[in-house]
Amino acid sequence: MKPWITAYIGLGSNLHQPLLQVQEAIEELHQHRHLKNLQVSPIYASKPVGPQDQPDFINAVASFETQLGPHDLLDVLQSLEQEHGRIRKRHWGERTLDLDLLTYGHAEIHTPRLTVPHPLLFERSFVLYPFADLAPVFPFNNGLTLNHYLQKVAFDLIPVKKGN
Ligand code: A4P
Ligand code: MG
Repeated sequence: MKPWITAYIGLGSNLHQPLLQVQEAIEELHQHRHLKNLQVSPIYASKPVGPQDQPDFINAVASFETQLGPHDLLDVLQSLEQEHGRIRKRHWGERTLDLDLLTYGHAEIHTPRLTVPHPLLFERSFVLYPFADLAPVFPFNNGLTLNHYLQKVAFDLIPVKKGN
């Protein structure tokens, strides 16, 4: 029997009714047969990081348990992105749905397809704050917790919906 691993993912959208995109993605994760015990942070609106001439984003973080390996889990996330149209115009630009694997248990992964923990997790308010809503004392392998990183990044988000 494979172990159940807890994974955290970041959800983001700023095209084609972003709130609906994120809410639908949450429902799809909830229904997915390889994922269980889904927890979802509050949903936030945020100003774009990167090019400013694009719509504001909707962001949230979700956690769940899975027996899938990290690359199989990435396949699941990427196929959900594809089902949402997967429009991506440019680096750090607008998209219908972005699902980033933030952490996978306490694994450190460096392969051509996957870097975990997600390298930008530690510097982006729209990831750190919803992650901390779910797991404020999440311990990283370097001994630091999420709260440590939060102190370095200002809260610049607008709460849109409560989590579950
Ligand atoms: N990949 C490697 N590691 C991972 C991981 N941990 N999780 C690879 C997911 N994918 C990972 O992904 C490109 C490749 O990264 C994948 O094929 C996978 O094999 P992508 O989603 O196509 O591109 P990206 O790197 O996510 O795009 P990009 O353009 O770098 O965007 P970011 O960094 O995701 O930023 N501002 C606000 N306020 N809120 C946002 O959500 N998002 C972006 C997009 C910019 N500004 C934003 C937001
Ligand atoms: Mg991505």
